[in-house]
Amino acid sequence: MTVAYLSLGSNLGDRKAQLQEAVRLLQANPAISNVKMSSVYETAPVGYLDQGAFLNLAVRLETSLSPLELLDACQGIEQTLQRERLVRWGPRTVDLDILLYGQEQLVTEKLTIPHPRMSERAFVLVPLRELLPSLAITEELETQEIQLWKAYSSVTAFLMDEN
Ligand code: PH2
Ligand code: MG
Ligand code: MG
Repeated sequence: MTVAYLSLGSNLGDRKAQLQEAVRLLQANPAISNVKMSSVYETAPVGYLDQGAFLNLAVRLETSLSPLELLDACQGIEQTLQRERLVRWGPRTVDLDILLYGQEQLVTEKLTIPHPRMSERAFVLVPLRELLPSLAITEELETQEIQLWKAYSSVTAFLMDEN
């Protein structure tokens, strides 16, 4: 079993419902266990600015999947939730990115771990720090627009939240 951390985001349609569905599908994968999540944050778009605000959260999980198998699982969930890739860094129903996979450092065409842009992104690091308190965040990132949207006591509480 390897501990992996993911970043989840959505800025199209019912953002919370899509994130709930993504977390539910992760939990339903028999090769994934012990799913924990950060609070949910509302964050201003980074990269491509002409798009709506995101909801972002981080997930910690344990898995017997290899990094590339975990990537396939994430992309399968994106497809199930009908993600369309129209603009790079543009609007998306749901995005699941692998941030960390154990101590692994990996550079392949399909996947780089740790995630190459994570250290520049408050919308990744601030949720991740809830699950990894030792993580350092530079002051400069603290200025990126990100605010707590809702904190949940557990993944189950998140999945049951209908408001
Ligand atoms: N994802 C991107 C590009 N920009 N901005 C925010 N706030 N949140 C995201 O998840 C996000 C983004 C590419 O995946
Ligand atoms: Mg992304
Ligand atoms: Mg992605």
